[in-house]
Amino acid sequence: MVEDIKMFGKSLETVEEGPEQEAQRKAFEDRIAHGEKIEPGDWMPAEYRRQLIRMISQHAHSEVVGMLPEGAWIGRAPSLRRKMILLAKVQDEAGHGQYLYHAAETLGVSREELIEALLAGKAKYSSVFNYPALNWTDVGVIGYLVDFAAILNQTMLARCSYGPYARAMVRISAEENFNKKQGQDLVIRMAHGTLGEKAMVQDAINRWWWPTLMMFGPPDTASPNSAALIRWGIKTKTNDELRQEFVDKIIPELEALGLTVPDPGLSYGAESGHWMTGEINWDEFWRVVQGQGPCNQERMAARRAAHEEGRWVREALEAYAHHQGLG
Ligand code: BYC
Repeated sequence: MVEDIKMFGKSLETVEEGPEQEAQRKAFEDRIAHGEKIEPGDWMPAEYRRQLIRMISQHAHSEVVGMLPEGAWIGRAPSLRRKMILLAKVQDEAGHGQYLYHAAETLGVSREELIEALLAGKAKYSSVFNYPALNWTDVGVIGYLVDFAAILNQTMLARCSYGPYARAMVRISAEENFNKKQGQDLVIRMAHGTLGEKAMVQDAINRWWWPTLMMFGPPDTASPNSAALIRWGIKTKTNDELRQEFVDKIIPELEALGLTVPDPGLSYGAESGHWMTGEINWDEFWRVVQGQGPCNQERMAARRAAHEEGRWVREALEAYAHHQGLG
């Protein structure tokens, strides 16, 4: 079905617009230019709908798959307090997945179809979650770096032209801020801890730095979707702009903690006021996106197993709804 959605978007793209569609499209683009939100029942070009379904569903899948690396550490948290904090964070991510699947459903696609596409390996989720969380420190570094990157992206998406996505982002970003704080707090404590603790946190940053930068997507010159997304106000900043914002904000914070990033090419441009990174390994990025990252198979196996284990719950809910005359 998701294949059909892609087809649906593509086939309509090739249909020539008559004067009526042209007027509708113009009115639609004027509304966006005036900062109005597009709502579910409103007319929208098929390609706008297709792009939103693609992006919101990938975002939802990222939240749900994103529970796995940190979730593996809930049972091994070093204290009851840390365990409660991590449980709450991972639970937040499940909630974010829920809001996002709901937002996608307002575009006429069902959650079942979207999940089916994920489990069949047809849908994408963020590349960053295909890397392993090797020790407890990774929990802090994921919260600090990955959630911070997500916040910048989601704050931008909170201004998106599609109302349900923008509103979901407002709520998600607020929760994500707490998630980032727990990671930052852990990183600060480790950075001020024993030499061994500092070495552990530095090692985790070394491993997560490049995957976090890749999370923002390919460079603008290799981003086929950006032009349409920016034109329609779905994305209001490009992949490179957001990545730069992240680098400019995080490097001084890490420096203040006595931590470094594994980039010999990193430099500060006094004139531009920006931190410049060395070359990102885009071959690695595309390999991971295409399913050949260190944990792609493990992540998909975990999602498929969770889906099977939850089957009886879905069936029980359906039977109950049917019994109540709701189904
Ligand atoms: N990973 O044309 P482009 C969280 C794909 S979870 C995988 O630039 P676009 C958290 C892209 O889809 C929140 N694939 O795409 C959870 C496209 O392929 P298709 C995660 C990627 O859409 C737990 C192709 O590459 N955030 O915060 O203009 C714990 C070309 O790319 C990636 C979101 O999901 C990638 N990194 O821009 C902690 C944000 N990048 O679809 C934290 C929502 C690109 O044409 N998404 N691709 O086959 C977005 O903002 C945008 O979709 C992106 C990409 C910036 C990611």
